[in-house]
Order: sequence, then C-alpha cells, then structure tokens
Amino acid sequence: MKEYSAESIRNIAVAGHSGSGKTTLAESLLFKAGASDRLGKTADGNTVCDYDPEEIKRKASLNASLAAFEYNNIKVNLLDAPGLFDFEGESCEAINAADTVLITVSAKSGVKVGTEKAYEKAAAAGKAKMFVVTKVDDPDANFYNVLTDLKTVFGPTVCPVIVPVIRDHKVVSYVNLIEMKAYTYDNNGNAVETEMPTAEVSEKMEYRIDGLIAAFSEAVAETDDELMEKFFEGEAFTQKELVQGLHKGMNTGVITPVICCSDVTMGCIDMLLKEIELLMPSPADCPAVIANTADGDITETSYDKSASTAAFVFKTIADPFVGKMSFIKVMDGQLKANGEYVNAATNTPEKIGKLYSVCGKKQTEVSVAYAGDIVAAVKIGASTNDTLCSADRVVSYDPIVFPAPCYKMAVRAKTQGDESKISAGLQKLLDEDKTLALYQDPSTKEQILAGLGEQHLEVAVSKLKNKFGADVVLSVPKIAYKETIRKKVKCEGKHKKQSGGHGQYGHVWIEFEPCISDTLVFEEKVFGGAVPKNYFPAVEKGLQDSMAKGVLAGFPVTGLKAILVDGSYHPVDSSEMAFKTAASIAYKEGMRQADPAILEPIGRLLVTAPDDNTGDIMGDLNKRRGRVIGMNPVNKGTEIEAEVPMREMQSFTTQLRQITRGKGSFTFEFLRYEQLPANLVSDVILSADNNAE
Ligand SMILES: Nc1nc2c(ncn2[C@@H]2O[C@H](COP(=O)(O)OP(=O)(O)OP(=O)(O)O)[C@@H](O)[C@H]2O)c(=O)[nH]1
Ligand SMILES: [Mg+2]
Repeated sequence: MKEYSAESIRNIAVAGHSGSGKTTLAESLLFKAGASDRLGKTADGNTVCDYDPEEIKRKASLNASLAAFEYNNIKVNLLDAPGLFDFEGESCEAINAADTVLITVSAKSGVKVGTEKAYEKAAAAGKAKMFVVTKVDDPDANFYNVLTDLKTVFGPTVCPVIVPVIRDHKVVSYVNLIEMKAYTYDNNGNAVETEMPTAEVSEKMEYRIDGLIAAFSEAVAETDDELMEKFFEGEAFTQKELVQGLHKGMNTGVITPVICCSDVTMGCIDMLLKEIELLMPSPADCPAVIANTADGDITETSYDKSASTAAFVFKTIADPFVGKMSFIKVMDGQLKANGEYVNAATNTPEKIGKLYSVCGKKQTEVSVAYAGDIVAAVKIGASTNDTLCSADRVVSYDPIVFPAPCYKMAVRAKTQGDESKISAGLQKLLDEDKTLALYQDPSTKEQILAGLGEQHLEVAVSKLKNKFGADVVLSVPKIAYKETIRKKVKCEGKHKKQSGGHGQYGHVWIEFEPCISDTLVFEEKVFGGAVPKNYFPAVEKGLQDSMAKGVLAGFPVTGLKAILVDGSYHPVDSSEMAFKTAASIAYKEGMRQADPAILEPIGRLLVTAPDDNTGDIMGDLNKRRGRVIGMNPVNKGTEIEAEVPMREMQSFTTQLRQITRGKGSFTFEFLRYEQLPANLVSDVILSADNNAE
C-alpha cells in the first residue's frame, strides 16, 4: 500500500444497535470499492470483518475489526464495531480512533438503544456522524418511519441525503438529493439513472420529495452566512455548494446526514462510497487534538506529517500465532517501520518492527504511516491507551474511558496443574480487553473474573480455551459471610490426657463477649497465677486459630473479645500445646452458648438509569432486600443510591439491562457487614456444608 497524507484518509467507525447490518455494510463497501472479490455474509461466517472463530461461531461481531481499503485514491480505515452491549469496550476503541461514526439503523426495527449509545458516544467525543438506514429492501422496512424517529430522537441536525422511492412496499428507486437524480440498481449492483419520481408518486410519499429538498437546503443554509442569504432569496444551491455545506455541517456537528442502503441489492453502496469521500472529514479537517506534555501542561497536535511523531495505541489483539498486535492511530508526524520511539506512559524506549495496514485478517506491510492514518504493529511493549512519541517531544493523549466491569464470576482451572497456562492466557485477554478484570477476592480467596455481562465472560472463557489451550470453569462467586456472637458468656475448656509417660494438661476459663473488631481482642484477668503467664500467648493463639471457623457454618468469626479469667495447670504435664487445645475447647463451647449469628456483606449500589425505569428498578431492589438511600437527577436520568446485600446482586447486571434495555449502568462496592435475616440462615448453612464437601 502507498502512503497517504491526512487529506486522503477517512477514519470511520461503523457502530449501532446489534444486528443492524454493520458488518454486512462493511462487506458491501469493500466489495464495491474492489477491495474484496466476493460478498460474504455474517450468517455464513465468511465476512472480512467477523473473521475471529468466536464471531463465526456466534454469527455476531465481538471485536472491532479494521478493514482498510482504497477508493478513488482515498484510504478508508473502516472500523466495524460490535453492537452487543457486552462488547461495548470495542465500540469505545473504534469511536476513539475514528473521525466519523457511521451509525447503522435497521429500516425494519428503527432507532434502538444501541443507536442512541453510538450517537451519544460519537457526540461526546466530538466526532462527525452519519446515519445509514440499512435493509430498505426488506418487506417489513419502513424508511420514512425510521426517518421520523431519527428526527424525533436526535433533533433537527438529522438531514436526509439519499432516500428511497417506495411503491407498494417496494423500493422502486433511490433519490440522491445532492445530485437531484434518481437511480435504480441492476442485478450486478450497478446504478442506472432513472426518472425522478413523478409528482403523483412524490405526493403519496410520507415525505414529499419537495419537502425533503426544502429541509435539506435549510440545513445546508445553516452552515454558512452566504448560503443562508442565498436560501432566503429563494435561489437554488449548486451541487458544489450542497456538498461543501454538508461537509462543513458534518465537521461542526450541525448536520447528521441520513443515507439509505440495501446490502441485498447493493442499492446506494456506490453513493455511500462517494459520500465518504465528499462529505466525511479527513483527519486534516478535524480540530486539533489536546495532548498532555511530560511536565503536566497541555498542548495540541493537528495531524501534521512534518511534526514530531505522536501515535496513540487504541486497541490490542492477543493473537496466538502472530502474538500481540497493537492498532495505532498516528496523531502527528510519521510512524516508521523499525523506528525508535518513547512510550509516554512508561517513559521507556520502544522499537517498532514491521508496520501493517490491516483489512480483516489480511495484513499488508507498510514502511511508514503519516499523521491521520491507522496501522498495526506486532509484539511491541505498549498497551492500549499508551502514546508512542519521538524522543524530542513526549506527549500523551487522554485515555479511552471504558465501562467498568460489573458482572463477576469465580474462575478456576478445570484440571489442576493448568494454573500457569491459565494465568498467562488470562493476562493476554486482559491486555486486549480493558473491560475485563481479574483479581483475588481478599475474603474468599477466589479468583474473580469480571466483565460486562454473561456473554462477555462466556466468550472470554471460550477464547482462553481455543486460543491459549487453557480450560477454566466459572462459578457463582462465594459470598464472604462471617460469624459473630451476640451474648456474653463464660466457658471452661479442659484438656487432660494421660498416655504412658508424659501427660497433657491445660485448663482455662474464658469470658467471651461481642465487641467491634475484626480481629480477636484478648485480655487476661488471671489471679494468683492460676494459669502461668508463659501460657497466655498459647491461649491467645489457640483462640485466634479457632476463629478461622465459626460454629454455625464454618465462616470466619469477627467481633469477638475473650478474657482469660481462670484455669489451672500441672507442673509436669502442662504445655503450650495443651493450653492451645484447652482454649479451642472453651471457644467451641463459648460460641455455641453466646447466641452466634451469621453476618452478610452489604454493598453500596449506585444505579444510573432513564427516569421512566426508576419504578421498576426500585421494585427490583426491593426484591433483593435493598434499601434505597436516595435518588438524584443526573444527566439523562436518575441516579439511585441503595444498600443491597451482596448475595442478592449476582443477577442484577442482566436484570438491569432488561429493565433499561441496556441504558442503565451501575457500580457496587462493599460497605459493611450486617446480620443475615433468620429466614436465610439455614439456606446459607446448607450451602456452606455443600461447599465444604
Ligand atoms: N434484507 C437485508 N438484510 C440485511 C441487510 N444488511 C444486513 N442484513 C442482515 O442482518 C443481519 C445482521 O447483519 P450484520 O451485518 O451481522 O449486523 P451487525 O450490525 O454487524 O451485527 P453485530 O455486529 O452483531 O452487532 C444479517 O442476517 C444480515 O444478512 C440488508 O441491507 N438487507
Ligand atoms: Mg457485526
């Protein structure tokens, strides 16, 4: 591949609701541009972008794939993001690297949560946006309903540019409002110009063509004072003015063009390629990007190929054969194969080997990538979110903000002995996926794998097995219950054994009482040396060891104070061991008598959700024994603060997604221990017994 300067590059993320046709659209664009010689289908598992075995198996995208191709001397770096919410991290990466977000909306199902999420992410990141209404060929498609929806949800910036002419629920032609021409498509997917719809057809369309033109012209007029003047004088815009107006409007965010297409008939795919070239901003059109200098100041970079190099790693893939592959957007200067750079995150030197332009699983070596381009490097040290720079100017870009992992499962090796293989595999997965987390629960000592949902962890487990040969099983994490006492008691512990020569003798009286402390509070009030001083530590140690297991269900004991008050000893037979045993006998008896109870961990939950879901969420939290502490209005909804027992939270991720259709998010952190309600005690004791077996 050639080198491309910023003006001839378009970086596009294809995002939108799951199944809205992103991968199929990428496939059509690649085919039409001549970058692939056949049209694959997701259902057949033969598309350019869904090449990962997991994607082929599940017939859905799971990773953001880069498909770079050339069209009309323009290099298009297309990033096909998954729509499934469990893989949201991938769309964060794709949108970060893109200059335009192409949001697919199915003409059958219309605006969905995934559409809104893609739009909001693009808008928050200041990226240009374009809607593509897909599947207009489908018998259940209703383009004009979808257009109304888009206007209602996203406001007046929504501007139709290519629309279908529909008769008897079938597309008869497509009108390009820039060219003011209508086209049909032949069996090979080639455009054939046809007559503009007659007044009669236009009259019947929900949006009459003249109405669409008026709205379109008004949107363009808004982008420029001169155009506005012309518009008011009733003069028609030239094609050039329309293109320039739309281009400017996209750049500044005041216009979000809408284009329709069909991947079945290839309808409008050629026009979309043209609009990619004409309307979408190149990196050279984009505003300067803020970068942080090494001494904490702020500077700007602006895709200038003659500046010092700065390149941002926005994505990492752990490939079992190629090794670690890093996807890099050159933000300034030039990134060269075999070049030497500094990683601003670690301040360490980084030598880059070969550089590749990537199209699905195909890699083409390149020697240099100019500012604005996206390339991949293999086996470099840098991670996602790191910046590579020339040594003469070390800067870093703000990191991509990923959704926090909230769905947790315990993970362990299927076969013992595989642990090191598993931790190496997991480490590689963590490198590529910043929405996965792995840690040890300090209380239960279990390894916890956390992600965005059930499917996310399922895919992680499958990848571990198929890519790294590491077989793991997931299970619902154990809850770190504790036990305590509620009454003050005084108990005796006597250990006396006479076996042959030396005997064993230890005898204590201990008072047990509740207190506020995680660890044992030990005191002694022994009079007259009933228990000699040198045995006190043994008594304390005996109690401490015993506290690892409570008497109800074997959970660790907390909130225990013990006072050694009396006892007796034998000058020959007493030993530290014997006093330790005596203390543990007293402990067992004392715990039983002191009204033992099980404590459960309670966490602080913060849920953010749309206002109209708050009622359902409160109802759900009620079922989970949650206590709502407060509700606050936040940007786009309500934040509910509640205290909820941890044992009730396992299914919350899935439930919240159902209630809010994917719009809700939450954080949950340990707060304190509380007594487990009486009706749940036997349940917990039973499952603890089962676990112990
Ligand atoms: N009739 C018709 N079907 C289409 C069109 N585009 C996509 N489809 C079908 O819609 C389904 C989903 O398409 P994908 O391209 O996999 O959708 P996606 O948005 O990439 O899905 P995720 O990546 O999983 O979010 C497939 O069965 C496609 O064949 C179209 O233009 N017309
Ligand atoms: Mg897809």
